[in-house]
Amino acid sequence: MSPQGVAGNVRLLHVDGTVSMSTDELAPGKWFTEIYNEHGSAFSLKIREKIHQEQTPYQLLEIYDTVAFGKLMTLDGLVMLCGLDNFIYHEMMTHTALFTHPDPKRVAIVGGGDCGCLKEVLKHPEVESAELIELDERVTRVSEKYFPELCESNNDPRAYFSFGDGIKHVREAVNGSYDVIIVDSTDPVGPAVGLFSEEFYADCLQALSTDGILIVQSESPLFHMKIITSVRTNMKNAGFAHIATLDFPQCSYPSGWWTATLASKSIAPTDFRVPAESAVVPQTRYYNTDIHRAALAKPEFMKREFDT
Ligand code: AG3
Repeated sequence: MSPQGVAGNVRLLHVDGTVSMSTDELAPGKWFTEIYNEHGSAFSLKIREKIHQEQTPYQLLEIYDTVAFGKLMTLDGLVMLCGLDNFIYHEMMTHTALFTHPDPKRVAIVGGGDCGCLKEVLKHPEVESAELIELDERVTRVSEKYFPELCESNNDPRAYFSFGDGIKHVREAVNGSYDVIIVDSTDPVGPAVGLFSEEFYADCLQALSTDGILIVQSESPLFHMKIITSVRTNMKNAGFAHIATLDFPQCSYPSGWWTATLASKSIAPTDFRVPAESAVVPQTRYYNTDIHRAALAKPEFMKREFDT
């Protein structure tokens, strides 16, 4: 149940060790809550105020100012990102793939309208073009306004924007046009369903160059193991040689634990590049070589699922 709906007092433990009770804490409008109905749980953020709301041609887009997690963007009531922890997701969705490719020059980002992945991709000096293909232009425009830190590289001459259907865009791409494709999608519901399909992954395979890498956000290992295994099977059936699921914390997403699944045409995911000390190394807050290696290690329950 959402905090708004909880009757009675809230017990507040203060830093000095004292405890007080408050009913005001439960006042409607003080909290944003995403309820994970199927999983009997929810995630709430205390908010100062809602600062934006619009129905775009595709979805309900809202921005909140939260008390402790920075700005929060939601689509149709689901958390897309918040200021506090989005760096983990964006760095793991990008640097893992770019360091697996030997020389990533041409990168496509499908979805990711908030530009968080784009910013990370452009930190790699060898990247010559990074194309963002987002269905809903409003996500990008609103992000420019409320998440300027994610959009700081949008004027980089290597950044290209296409607003439209990413599935069609990849299907119609010239064979071998990209070295890396990053799929920063929403959950597999509505228009995003196709982004989890074998057909789409087969189109990605075609659109990728010889050593091409595809990476997709693949939901929670605790809540969505079926989605993860189906993503992996679809990638394998589409013809990718190697598949690896990487995991990382993401406290604002369902269960707080998230994955990205990487598919490679030729290079083994364990053979990723370790940036040379002399090279321009992207400045990151989460990603590093040890984190990359650790994210490839798999807990027993995942290994068992993946072996079958
Ligand atoms: N991409 C992943 C969103 C999935 C979150 N799911 C949820 N809250 N139920 C977000 C876009 C970040 N660039």
